[in-house]
Amino acid sequence: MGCRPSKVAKSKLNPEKAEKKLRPGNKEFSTLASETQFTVNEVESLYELYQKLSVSVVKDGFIRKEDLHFALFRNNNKRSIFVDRIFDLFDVNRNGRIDFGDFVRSLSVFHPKTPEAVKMKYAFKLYDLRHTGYIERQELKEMVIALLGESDLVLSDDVVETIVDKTFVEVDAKGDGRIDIEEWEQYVTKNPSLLKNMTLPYLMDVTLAFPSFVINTEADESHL
Ligand SMILES: [Ca+2]
Ligand SMILES: [Ca+2]
Repeated sequence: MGCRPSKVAKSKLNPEKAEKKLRPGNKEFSTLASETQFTVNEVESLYELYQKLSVSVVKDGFIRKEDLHFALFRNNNKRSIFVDRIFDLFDVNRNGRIDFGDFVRSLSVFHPKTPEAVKMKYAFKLYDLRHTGYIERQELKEMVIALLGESDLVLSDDVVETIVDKTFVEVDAKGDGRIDIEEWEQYVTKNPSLLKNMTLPYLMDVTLAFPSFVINTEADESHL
């Protein structure tokens, strides 16, 4: 390992970028902590994470889709319909960027301690790709294909159609050709593994998980 000249203080390397955006006050940190599963310390860690992520791809100080993908799956080389949808939900005011408050509140949904009922509702919104308030067959099909793709399973169209048909009939208990929230909740209760994507275990200890988010640059472990 090199002996980098220790004279160069890291904070001096890029002063403008670090100070461009106002750091939220302690009050905002504690408000977010009270609204979510995170402690005040964890919200502060998330703020550092937010800042790092926000300049990782597009250096504009906001989190964009690529950054979110990296945060959730720790890689940035796969496009994912799942991440697209999560991004849409995180991006509450739909301007293509996620602000810090939305980031913390949305991540909290994926916290291991968040009640299943909350995850279930959020998952329903994820699948309702076209925001109709129902999951239609086509939407289910797109998500099935996406989830299969993420698990690197390659199935023929026929097999996918069969899976979708079978699943759809099972979920659409009332048989009206679309899945409502009630049918969804009944189905997920019977098939809890559907919510697997809705929990990110490392959020249990954000402060510990944090160093692994650092993107190949200086790890500020000395501050922790
Ligand atoms: Ca829909
Ligand atoms: Ca139905």
